[in-house]
Amino acid sequence: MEDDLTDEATYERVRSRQWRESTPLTRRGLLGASAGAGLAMTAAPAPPARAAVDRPIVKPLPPDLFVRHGTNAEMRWEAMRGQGHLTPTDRFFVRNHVATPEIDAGTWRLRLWGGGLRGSPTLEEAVEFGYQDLLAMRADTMTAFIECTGNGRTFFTSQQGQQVTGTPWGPGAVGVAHWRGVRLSAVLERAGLTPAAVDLMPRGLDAAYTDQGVDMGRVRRPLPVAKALKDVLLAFEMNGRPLPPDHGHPVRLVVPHWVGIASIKWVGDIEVADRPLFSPWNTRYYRLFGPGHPPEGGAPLTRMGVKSAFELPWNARLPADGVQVLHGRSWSGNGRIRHVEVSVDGGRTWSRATPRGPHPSRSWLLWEYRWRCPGPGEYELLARATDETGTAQPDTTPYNTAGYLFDAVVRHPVTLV
Ligand SMILES: Nc1nc2c(c(=O)[nH]1)N[C@H]1C(S)=C(S)[C@@H](COP(=O)(O)O)O[C@H]1N2
Ligand SMILES: [Mo]
Repeated sequence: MEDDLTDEATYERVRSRQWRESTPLTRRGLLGASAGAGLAMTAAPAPPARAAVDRPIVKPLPPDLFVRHGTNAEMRWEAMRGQGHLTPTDRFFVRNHVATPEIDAGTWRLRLWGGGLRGSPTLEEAVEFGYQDLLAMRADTMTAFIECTGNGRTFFTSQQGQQVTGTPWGPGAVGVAHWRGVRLSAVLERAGLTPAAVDLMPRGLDAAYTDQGVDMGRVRRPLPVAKALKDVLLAFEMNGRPLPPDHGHPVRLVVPHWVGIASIKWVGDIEVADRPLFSPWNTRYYRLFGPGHPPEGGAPLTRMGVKSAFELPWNARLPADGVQVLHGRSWSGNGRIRHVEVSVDGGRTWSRATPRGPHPSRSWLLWEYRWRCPGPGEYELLARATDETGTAQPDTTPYNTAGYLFDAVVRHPVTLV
């Protein structure tokens, strides 16, 4: 029987097998080690003209809201204190492989092409949608978190004593926004999706990404057709405003529950293929590497894990007398949060936190915990969430060299003064 590549679990299994079995030559091409020749498999037209000087990130990054890491900016969790359900756009984290491109919505086109569409159009013959075409379609909205796969990576080192590579994110590479756009499924249908379609390859219009001198081409990552048809949005609004430059203007993908890299920003074209697709972003990156994993890495990562964070500065100083109401949020790539427990004694005893407000299914849960402060001194606050599948945050996360998917309970230091 043929493998059903529209099923997510089958997709992961089959893709990793195909990757293992691909010839070293093809694989080198896919990895981009062969001077980019294997990467430029299609003659991609140049991205539209951009501003003469691309700023790495366009929006202001005040130090009370952000920690900067190169072309990326992490949200400080204390910046969520007193906020509503959504992460305001002015403090939403930014993960850029290269600089934010400034793209004119008036000339922007989304081009769909490939063997999974009726007539198998090439990129030159692509089915095109302009910005106004998308605005004229039936709009859909979604409140969803986007989280970088490496969010919390530094805890591998600080809590587990392990060395990992990649952007040294603390806990703030996550945010929730209210997204508005059109369903990717609707656009695919209009473009002539056929049952032969297997994988999609949305590709950004930002400049090509170079890793250690190797040109990886533009940011793009295969997306199985099953996920694309399930709940993916082509978003043109974030929190009630047109998408700002840093978050993908004019249009980005929002792939809820999945690793942030799936949510391609500044999308310019989508190959719809009748065969498995590969890019460095599902082969070289975003797989688990290291002990216990195959040399080519585990299956391409899909869902994020379960996480929690306190809306407090790291090393917060709080008054020692009376009751402190601690606030936090928990979220999961598997669905809603069922409950959250808090420990104020380093993990010896746990009590339930009180849920607050709405909990959209692709978003986080807000919670509170009343802490009767025991007196001056140093403490560690822990929060542990369990989601609707029964998955709870573990005490430690199994090591992987790139420090992906840190989901263990975080030990948050505070001082009572
Ligand atoms: N075109 C493009 N899309 C991209 C990226 C990028 O660098 N270029 N970064 C990805 C990664 S790794 C993440 S975590 C999210 C971050 O989205 P944000 O910057 O809006 O928070 O965008 C994804 N989409
Ligand atoms: Mo990411």
